[in-house]
Amino acid sequence: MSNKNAEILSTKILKNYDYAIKLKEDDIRTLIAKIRYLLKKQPLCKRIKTGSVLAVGDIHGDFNMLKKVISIFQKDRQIDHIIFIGDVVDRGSQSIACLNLIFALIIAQPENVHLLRGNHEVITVNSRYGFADEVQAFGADEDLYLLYNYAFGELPLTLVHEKQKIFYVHGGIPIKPCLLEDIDKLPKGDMQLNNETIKQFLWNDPKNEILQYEHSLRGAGIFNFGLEIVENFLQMNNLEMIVRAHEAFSDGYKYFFDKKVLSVFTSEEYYEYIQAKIALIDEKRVIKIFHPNDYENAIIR
Ligand SMILES: [Mn+2]
Repeated sequence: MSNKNAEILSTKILKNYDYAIKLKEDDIRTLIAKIRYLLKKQPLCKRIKTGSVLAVGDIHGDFNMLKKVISIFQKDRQIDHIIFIGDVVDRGSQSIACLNLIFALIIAQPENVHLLRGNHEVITVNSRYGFADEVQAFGADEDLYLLYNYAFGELPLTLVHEKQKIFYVHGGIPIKPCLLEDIDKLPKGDMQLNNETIKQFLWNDPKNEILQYEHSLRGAGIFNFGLEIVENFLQMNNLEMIVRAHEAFSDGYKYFFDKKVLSVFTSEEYYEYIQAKIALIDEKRVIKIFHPNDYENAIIR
């Protein structure tokens, strides 16, 4: 039995990221318990008031990429927040290590590290795309996989940065008008995405060619949304921009609707032809988009 507490584990992992690969089952349970305790106090629409943001798209088990991203955040004292915009697990080979490292960072800096839920942080998806198999191969008791998914169900769906006036979400916005206050009233712990609005936050995609919306090829209850849906949502909530993830563009990012929506993707391991990107966004919405390897060149202050 390990009796290390969550803070000691967090410190050890952040001193040597590869320690995240070596955790025992009991250590993982300790981290999950601490994360669930922290999430209990958080609303589904998280809010931060000020500060610069490092926005990180889908990681999908790419531990090497995640290590680069987190080392940038830890070294650069001028980056106030890091926001993981969902889809940490599945597809790549090291989902467990990625979660261990992100959980360690949250435990060390809960006010500055934000993990939003992606459509792969859903049991009906991660039972099929790698995460369930990885947890099984790890040899843990069966309930560890369920414990992970209970924690995923408690993650915030969205985050609003009040100074930037940016809305962060994994997929997109729902096709029906939605006030920020309504998001906090959605059910917490919806493990299987029974709620149609929650499902749309995690699954919807922007599409430049349409004004309103159309059904998505991704499946039932999922939509592509157009310019008028975006403008209406931003106006009714006094916001200027949406930053999301969810789609693997070859450049690792794409702007939509005259830069009202930015999409970022931050995983390469599973994706042969994709260049990962992260976005550094200051309080005035000045945005620098770069590959984690190009950080030194991209950040000239
Ligand atoms: Mn996704």
